[in-house]
Amino acid sequence: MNRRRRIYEGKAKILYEGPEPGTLVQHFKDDATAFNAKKHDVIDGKGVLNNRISEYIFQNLNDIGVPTHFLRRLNMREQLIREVEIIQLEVVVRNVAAGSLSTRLGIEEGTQLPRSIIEFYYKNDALGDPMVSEEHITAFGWASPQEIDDIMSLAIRVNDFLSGLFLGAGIRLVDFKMECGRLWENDMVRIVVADEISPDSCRLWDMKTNEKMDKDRFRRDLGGLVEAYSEVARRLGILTESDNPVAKSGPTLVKG
Ligand code: AIR
Ligand code: ASP
Repeated sequence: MNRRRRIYEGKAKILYEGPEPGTLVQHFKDDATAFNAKKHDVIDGKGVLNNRISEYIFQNLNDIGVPTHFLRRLNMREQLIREVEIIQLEVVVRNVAAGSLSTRLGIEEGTQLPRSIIEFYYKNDALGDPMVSEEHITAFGWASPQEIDDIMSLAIRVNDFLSGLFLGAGIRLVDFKMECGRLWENDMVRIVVADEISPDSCRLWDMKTNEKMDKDRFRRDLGGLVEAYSEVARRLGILTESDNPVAKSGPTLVKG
């Protein structure tokens, strides 16, 4: 493989310099981490599935006018994205109680929330991504009040879109995390959806059985992660019916 300049390496992805100025290549690894990387494993085929699922979601968001960093998928593990300045916040949208919300507030997992709730976490591994309020965000200058408004309207649009998309696939969108970036276009700055949206960053439960189809399979040692992600891809129409998700060579993907 030719030598490309590596811009950044995270826990599940690598960013390389792109073919043109203002672009980057986002590479999906098979690594899975949880609890701030205290738990780590390599799961064959996860990166390929997340690349494809995230492509599908971001392309659809672009198509309905929700701005994202996504340009196009390049190959099994890589996509071409616009270079943005990542805002150091994890934006979590919740529809159903689960995970840290259930732990923190003692609300039973699976309880429908009275309305969708948006939370912000400061992206800082050393601190374990602590939850922060708008007060902290504006006081410390991580984002301006206008940017927070833009982020919240994007989060609501993404939540509405994803809830409907997964509903059509018999999957409940319990919660998800998204990241945003600042995109410069001439003298204008726009907030766009960045990073990835995949079963690594969403909680997805089968509508009928409540079976988990997301990274909680890894976090909670349930096994069957690749099978679950493959099933998500299959239901979204990304994998063909005949593909064997656990074949040695990894999942076969539909062209296009
Ligand atoms: N998330 C948060 N940080 C990293 C990720 N992937 C996602 C989880 C879950 C949601 O944010 O995958 O979908 C809420 O996570 P938690 O742990 O706060 O309940
Ligand atoms: N990926 C993050 C970590 O390594 C958080 C998570 O998804 O649980 O801690």
